[in-house]
Amino acid sequence: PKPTLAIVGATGAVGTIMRDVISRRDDVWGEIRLVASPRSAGRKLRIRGEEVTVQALSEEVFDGVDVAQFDLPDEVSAHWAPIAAANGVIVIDKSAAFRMDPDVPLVVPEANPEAVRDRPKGIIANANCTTLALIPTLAPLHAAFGLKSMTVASYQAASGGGKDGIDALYDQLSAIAGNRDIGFRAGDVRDALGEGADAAFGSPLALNVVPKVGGWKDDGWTSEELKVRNETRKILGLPSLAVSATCVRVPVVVGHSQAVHATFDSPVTVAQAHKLLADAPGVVLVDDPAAGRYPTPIDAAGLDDTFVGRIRSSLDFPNSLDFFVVGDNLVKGAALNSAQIAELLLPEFS
Ligand code: 2RA
Repeated sequence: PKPTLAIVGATGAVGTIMRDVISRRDDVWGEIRLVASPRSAGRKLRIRGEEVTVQALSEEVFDGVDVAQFDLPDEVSAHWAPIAAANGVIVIDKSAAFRMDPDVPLVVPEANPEAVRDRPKGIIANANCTTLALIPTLAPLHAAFGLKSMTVASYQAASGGGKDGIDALYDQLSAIAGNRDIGFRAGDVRDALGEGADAAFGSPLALNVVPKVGGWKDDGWTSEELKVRNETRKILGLPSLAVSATCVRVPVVVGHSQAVHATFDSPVTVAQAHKLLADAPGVVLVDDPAAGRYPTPIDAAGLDDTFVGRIRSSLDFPNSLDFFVVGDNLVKGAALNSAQIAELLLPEFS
């Protein structure tokens, strides 16, 4: 029989994309259970063209489940993932709760698919959306030329903040739409948006960019910047990779973009990078300056692949490339990568 899958956190922004991703991929699962907080229990949601009733998260809901996709707040995952795993379920967890646990593999199928097998806790972690937009491009370049260091600036979409983030951006845009008198004087956008416009992102996002994603950590770094560094190191198996990241929120609905400066052990040409990335799984090369073609988030939204372009040989740094990558933060950045990890487990059930 085909294995049973549970989608835990089925009603959130990522849960919705997860149902869509599972519905359009090969039909490899037997029963699919949709699980959410007691508040959502009883709702009927569609997956694979069928209506399924949402069940409340409980220990019993895992009876007979082979694989569970968790999309829950960190502290909720930290509590429930070990409970599910103790019931024999392989948990694929999208939260940050287990990513840096040495007994939990952090998997991006384009980079380290074999890591799914070594899971002493029965838990496999899914990387953060910003890391996930980078890895399909970095992994083949690293395999060929040896990644030595990386400096990244991100341009992250509002949907990284979930449904509340999306709503906040649309509300702010509606509140100022058509007003051509603002944006010229310090504070005038804040005045137009009024109290509460800082709630979702720390500062208003409409007509703005906000150089703070995630929570504050030691020495002025944000949690998001540390995730880019620590997760890239773990996934590529480079524990001392030099990484410096600055993460910035921009008024985009979906699609995290990143400007990357990467230095390699060996010399690398743009032509070599083009050839490698044109053939890389999960990557689409969009790099034709003469035709004005480069990746942008509005052209990547809703799509599975990550897009790379603007590849240049650094003028002043040896063995270095500069490039621009874009990936849908809800698709490859969350639901799709988890679905791909789950599919890597299928041979264990045949
Ligand atoms: C963000 N990376 O974009 C986060 C979501 N996990 O805010």
